[in-house]
Amino acid sequence: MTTSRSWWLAGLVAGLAGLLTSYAAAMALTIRESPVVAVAELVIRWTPGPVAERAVELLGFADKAVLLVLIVVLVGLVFAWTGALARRRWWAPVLVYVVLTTVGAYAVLVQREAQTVDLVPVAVGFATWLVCLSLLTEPLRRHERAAVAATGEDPAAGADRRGFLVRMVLVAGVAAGLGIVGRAVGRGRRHVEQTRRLLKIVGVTKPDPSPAVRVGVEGVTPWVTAVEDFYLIHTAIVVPTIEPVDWRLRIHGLVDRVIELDYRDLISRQITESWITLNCVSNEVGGSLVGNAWWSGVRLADLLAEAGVRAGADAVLQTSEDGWTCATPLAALTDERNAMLAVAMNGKPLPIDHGFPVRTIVPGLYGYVSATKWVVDLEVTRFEDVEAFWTQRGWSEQGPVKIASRIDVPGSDDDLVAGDVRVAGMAWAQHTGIERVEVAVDGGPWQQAELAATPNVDTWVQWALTVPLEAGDHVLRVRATDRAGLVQTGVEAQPIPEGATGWHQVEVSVGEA
Ligand SMILES: Nc1nc2c(c(=O)[nH]1)N[C@H]1C(S)=C(S)[C@@H](COP(=O)(O)O)O[C@H]1N2
Ligand SMILES: [Mo]
Repeated sequence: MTTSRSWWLAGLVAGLAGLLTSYAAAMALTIRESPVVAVAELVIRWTPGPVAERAVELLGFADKAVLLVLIVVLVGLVFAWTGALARRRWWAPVLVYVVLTTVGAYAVLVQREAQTVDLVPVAVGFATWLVCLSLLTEPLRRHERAAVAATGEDPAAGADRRGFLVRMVLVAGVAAGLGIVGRAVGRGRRHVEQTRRLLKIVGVTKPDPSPAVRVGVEGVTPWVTAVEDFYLIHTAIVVPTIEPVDWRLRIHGLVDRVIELDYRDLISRQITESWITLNCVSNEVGGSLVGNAWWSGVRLADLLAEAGVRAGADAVLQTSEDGWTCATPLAALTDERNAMLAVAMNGKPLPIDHGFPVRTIVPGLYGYVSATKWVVDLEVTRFEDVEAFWTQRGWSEQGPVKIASRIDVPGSDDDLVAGDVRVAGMAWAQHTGIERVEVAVDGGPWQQAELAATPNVDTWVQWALTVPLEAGDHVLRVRATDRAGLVQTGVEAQPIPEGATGWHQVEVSVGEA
């Protein structure tokens, strides 16, 4: 049975399994194409113009499909060859896999706006190859060893053959299944992405902030966070892809009237808009899990008033389409602040990863107790009656944001020369506002920084200060005071259970002028 053919077949099936799992991983994780498509794009990019034109002339719109088939056939041959290689030296196919993986990783990384996570499918493919090839060749190897040892008929040969066949069917079946699931996931996401792109919501605007929000220091964080740069936190491995026509929201619990809304009902209401800074409770002192955007949506206070909140309620249990929950203090949703069911971010419908089609945004609260993405259910309730995702895991029940300030420039690696140095960064205390930011050099007196403007108390603020620094090592520290007069504490606390505290500091080396 261990003809060369079995070895080739083992190599081919292991190889194709790797392509399929990497495709499934790509579909599950991103809207980006699989590594094979990335390689095809690379080939297209490297093809000399005249050759490409000739190909398009010959093949028309089928050119890319033909290229993909060609690539798969070519690597298919290589895969079969790895099977043959495995018969002699177990490490030889590993070398081939390393080469293929490197090519795939390179192709993925040179794509526009490539990110590190785009490498995950490539790694998944590599791991699949290693596991599947050893799985499939093991019975073959066992059989060959037995055949060499035995002179006559090998009694184990039948068992080896069955083992080989069973493993082939298993690997091929699982890989094909994953490929089909990946295709379904990818299609859903692509379709929702298309709907999102074409969506125009009446009442959603995109203003530029006043230039006065900038301190004008190079290297300081942009006051408006671009959607692509906005931090992402969610527990879902595959994020929900919800067509707006399928979206429903139920407001129920301790209310006089249950409200059910579809997407059209929601966006036909009055749209409220404002600049709001959102941050994560997991952010470390000086960390970057914070962003500022122009949010557009429908005021929750109005919806809750319509539902008629009953006496005794003090919380709203929010549920996401993915099952994630959080409990939000009712007061923050019904007072004068702009707590909203947001439908747009920076003037465009929410990106899928940021909660499309609808998420909650509440100024002044950490995301984990308020900013439910893909929100589908709001239950008016009491804190004592419910537990939410993160509170079950030891995080505090209510999550008002803490005063925070951060030094963006200079960085500890910057080349500085003695003399006046511009120090600048961000500070935030959403829904209270920042009153003052101060910087201390080497534990000296606190010196007041200039603050740029802010449109409201819900956003972060840029600050800057010029300090004279002599040559040598220095420690820069920052602290803020909010508009209620509370001074940011220097006592250091971990993010868990209710947000980090402590002063951000940067150590710098200043050279001779
Ligand atoms: N469905 C869902 N919504 C969620 C979360 C989540 O895990 N699942 N994480 C929350 C947390 S902890 C934060 S900080 C914010 C982050 O929002 P962003 O990813 O849009 O920046 O979303 C919140 N909403
Ligand atoms: Mo968070």
